[in-house]
Amino acid sequence: MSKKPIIIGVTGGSASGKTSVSRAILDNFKNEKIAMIEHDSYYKDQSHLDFSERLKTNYDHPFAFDTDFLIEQLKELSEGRAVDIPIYDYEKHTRSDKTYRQDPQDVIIVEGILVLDDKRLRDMMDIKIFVDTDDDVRILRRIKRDMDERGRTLDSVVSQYLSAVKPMYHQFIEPTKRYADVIIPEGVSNTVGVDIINTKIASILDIDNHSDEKENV
Ligand code: UZR
Ligand code: MG
Repeated sequence: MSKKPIIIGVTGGSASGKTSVSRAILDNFKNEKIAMIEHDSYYKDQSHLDFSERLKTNYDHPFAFDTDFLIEQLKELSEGRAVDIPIYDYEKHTRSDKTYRQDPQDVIIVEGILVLDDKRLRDMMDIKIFVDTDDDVRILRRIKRDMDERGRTLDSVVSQYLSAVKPMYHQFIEPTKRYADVIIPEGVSNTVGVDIINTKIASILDIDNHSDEKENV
């Protein structure tokens, strides 16, 4: 019988540094069975819609996600079964026909802009983290990332930001801060905040984070 994994939710606005904070946790526990799952992988399949129709979707609204499927797959993993997670295509704005195999883990990080919005998801989490980064920093990062990695133009990033990203942040994402156990200002550059989280995870896992220091005692 496998042990139930520790589930850690990491949220915050778009380009707040959620992914980087999650990677910093992954790095710290690279000798453990740990993985990150992105809520973005569960954006709804839109292959039945024309490309121009897909552009009209509000991707910053809870309805854009197939959260039921994420919950279902997290339950499978918690019960020790591997799952096939969908791979999302940001350029085509739809689920691709590819998946990746995720084996059960001891620690699962669930990352995304709305992972604290759904009570069922929150109730599955052992630690809930909100990465809190100023709006101006986030939009600058977002422009750079979306142009470099997601095939966007400056105009499209700006118009998406003003029409959806910003209003939805204030309507849906920022209010979930109240559910967080820990709020990390400025994301991954906040090494003390990230260390505190790593220490907490280590204590749940019952790992001695300072094993080399102890040897000399
Ligand atoms: P992160 N997104 C798209 O732009 N297109 C899609 O097909 C699916 C998602 C964007 C989405 C959201 N918003 O702000 C962002 N818009 O991906 C979430 N507009 O990803 O948390 O990594 O920034
Ligand atoms: Mg991200």
